[in-house]
Amino acid sequence: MSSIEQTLSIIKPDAVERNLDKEIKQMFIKNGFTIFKEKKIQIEKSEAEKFYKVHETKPFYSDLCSYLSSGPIVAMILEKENAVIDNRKLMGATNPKDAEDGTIRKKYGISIDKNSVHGSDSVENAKKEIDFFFRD
Ligand code: IDP
Ligand code: MG
Repeated sequence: MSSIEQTLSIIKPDAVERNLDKEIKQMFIKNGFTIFKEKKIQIEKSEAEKFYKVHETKPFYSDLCSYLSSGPIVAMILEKENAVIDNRKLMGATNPKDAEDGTIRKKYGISIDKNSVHGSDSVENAKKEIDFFFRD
């Protein structure tokens, strides 16, 4: 039996700023995802630091957290079978330069830091990240 999985997706500030959130949501829907919940919010840098804690030793950590908190974002719970891996495929490589045709990052990403979307990288992290944004 197959089962429906959930993953967390974020439309990052560079994409929201360019009013790409509707188009990006359409890409999820066209690719079989249901947007189970969504909210447009702006987070504090301290919250971004918690969200990206796994990257705290990386040289780009501070810039990454400043960036994620620099403007409104759209956080979404996406649902479908194999949502985690299928969302990673639809997003494309972290660096838009390396992303394949047809992926969100290829289409909309500007650079490795302004790469338009975040997506959970495992079922376990998806649960944690969904809880981070939608626990209330
Ligand atoms: P992912 O978003 O594809 O899962 P991660 O390695 O988890 O990529 O990195 C988180 C985010 O940190 C990336 O989406 C990107 O915005 C940023 N990032 C990753 N590597 C670099 C880098 O080498 N320089 C600047 N920013 C980076
Ligand atoms: Mg990641």
